[in-house]
Amino acid sequence: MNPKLLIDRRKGLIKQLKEKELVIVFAASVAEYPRNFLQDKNFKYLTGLDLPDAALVISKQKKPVIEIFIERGIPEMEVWVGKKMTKKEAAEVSGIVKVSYLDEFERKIGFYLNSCKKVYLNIGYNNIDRSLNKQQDFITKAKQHFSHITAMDMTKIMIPLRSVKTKWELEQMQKAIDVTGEGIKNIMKNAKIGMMEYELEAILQYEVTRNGLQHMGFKPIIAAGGNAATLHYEQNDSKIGKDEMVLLDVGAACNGYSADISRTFPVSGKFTKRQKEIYSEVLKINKIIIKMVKPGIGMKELNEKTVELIQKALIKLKLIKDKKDYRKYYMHSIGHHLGMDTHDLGKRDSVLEVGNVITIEPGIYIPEEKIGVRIEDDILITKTGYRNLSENIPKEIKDLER
Ligand SMILES: [Mn+2]
Repeated sequence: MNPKLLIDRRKGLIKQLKEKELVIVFAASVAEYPRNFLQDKNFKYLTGLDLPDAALVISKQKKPVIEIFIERGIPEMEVWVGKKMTKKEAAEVSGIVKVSYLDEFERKIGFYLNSCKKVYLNIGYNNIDRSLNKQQDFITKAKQHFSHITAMDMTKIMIPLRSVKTKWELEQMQKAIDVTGEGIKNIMKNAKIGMMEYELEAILQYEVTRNGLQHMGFKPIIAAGGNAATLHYEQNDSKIGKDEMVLLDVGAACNGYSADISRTFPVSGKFTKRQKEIYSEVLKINKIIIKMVKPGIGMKELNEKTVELIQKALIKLKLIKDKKDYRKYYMHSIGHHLGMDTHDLGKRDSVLEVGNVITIEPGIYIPEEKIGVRIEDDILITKTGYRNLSENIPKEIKDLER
């Protein structure tokens, strides 16, 4: 990744700050992820660095100051765990000129706090039942010394940046989607009655790795038969039965950007009559809602139209008589923003603008018939409407049957 892109992102952040506002973004710590380190998304977005336990400071003064604090390498340790990134390397990757060691952080941050009024941090989701995270610990301590400051979660100022994808970001997402598509097509080709769901997961993992991507954006959902009616089923350890459909909700990640695709197909190669009825309804809704996508339309409108269509479908399928009862068979919303996080930053009621990427994922789930259908595409909002980034992944009945 070109550091120029990162410099632009930080400029975009600074533009939203008022004078005497400060942003402190803590990297994820090794303690949180002793095995597979997963960087904090806002830190990654603004620095490009996978360094654990680092901190980024952006101070809006007359002339903005950007400083990053990284761990100092200890030669005796490096023999065991490998070399730490040097200041010079961190500067090259991030494009940040001022790089300091973390052991200077506490002393230096005092100067920043002293001259600011408001500080934004990546506090993130939290609740009373969770222990305080690093950011909250820091703020508690900082306020004891600098009682004049107010602290805010930084999500609000990250939404306008992260929800509008740049050309480079769209390239990463398209690659993640295309590779996920290869995995899905191979699963469809190779799935057989009697196989375990995790065997299909292995096919996906193999295709993703073989196509040059190392990570999934999230734990794949491979749900046969009635398992598909459990929305977040991820055990993937059941045997696929005769006349069952399999619901896949999967997404590879490319440079930290995730795909999120759902497809549902009959393992035998042929839908039963009932499966076809239900599938056709969901597919119809998927297409109608995708066609509505354009700049200026709200997620709220898309959700309302979906509910209306689902209600009609459920009545037609003789599942409900009163349209108020639709929640029994459709219990989520039509979609969400997609990006570095599978459920990316962006408000639930957001009005769509050019450069947003969202999922459109209607579904009908009928536990008593052991059937769950979801069809999910990833949609880019363009000037003239939309582009379906996952249109090459089969979803038509004739393409799923063979
Ligand atoms: Mn999704």
